[in-house]
Amino acid sequence: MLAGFMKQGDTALNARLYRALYRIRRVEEEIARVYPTDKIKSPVHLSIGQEGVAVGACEALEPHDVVFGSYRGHAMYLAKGGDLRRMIAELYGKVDGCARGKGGSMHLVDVARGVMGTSTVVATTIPNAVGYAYAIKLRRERRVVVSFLGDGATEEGVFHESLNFAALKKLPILFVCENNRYAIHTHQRQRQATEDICGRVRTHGMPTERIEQNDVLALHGAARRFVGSMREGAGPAFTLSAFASARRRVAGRRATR
Ligand SMILES: Cc1ncc(C[n+]2csc(CCOP(=O)(O)OP(=O)(O)O)c2C)c(N)n1
Ligand SMILES: [Mg+2]
Repeated sequence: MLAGFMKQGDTALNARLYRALYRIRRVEEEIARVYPTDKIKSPVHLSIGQEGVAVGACEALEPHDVVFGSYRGHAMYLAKGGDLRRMIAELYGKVDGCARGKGGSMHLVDVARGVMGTSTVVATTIPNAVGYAYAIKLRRERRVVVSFLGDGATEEGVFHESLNFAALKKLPILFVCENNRYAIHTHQRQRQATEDICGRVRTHGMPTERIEQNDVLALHGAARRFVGSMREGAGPAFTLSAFASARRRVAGRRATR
């Protein structure tokens, strides 16, 4: 993840990215430390090792852009500017949590900061994100949507329906896939006859870019290019961050998945 910092020269950008990555890592390390005590009232899914995906993509966004994500949402929520105290309160089941303590780690939301929601149910925020992008297009706004999803979500029917509609209507939406190779315990090789997710996406009629080794600068560059052309009316795009063979990291004994 850090290799890119050594070869690139934009100091201010590097500092912002590094600070965001470090902050998310430290927050999640604390969540992992506290989790076994039962103070946290919901299952949690960490982004440790995958922070660069949310940070690289969100750095390409403006405050009025919006994001939708999966249950593995701490990094996206924080990278988009979600309120940290309200996220922690949510994990603790407190009424002043970002979902009033009713949603827990898997249902993070901060509409004022453009975090439109995360969901337990795999792939369900993808059509929500596409619908939001459709509204932006109909209103002729220059905003964009980012839809974060896992490799497992690409196996859901609604993923393909959503991509088809987004491409058909040329919607301002960037799909950002975190390919950690696993859906729960099952490796991608045991789930997909061909592992070329980008190839499948291109058949829907949108450009793709594959980012190797969680390179935050490469992802940020791709996101900035795609988002920039979307603001000028180009249609949707897809990035895939490929991880060598990351194992899922979960916190504590109660963690599911
Ligand atoms: C519709 C639906 N089917 C099955 C599940 C059970 N389930 C929870 S997580 C998961 C795997 C998702 O994998 P991926 O999208 O790659 O996300 P990752 O956990 O690797 O970030 C599954 C199948 C679910 N939550 N929702
Ligand atoms: Mg996965």
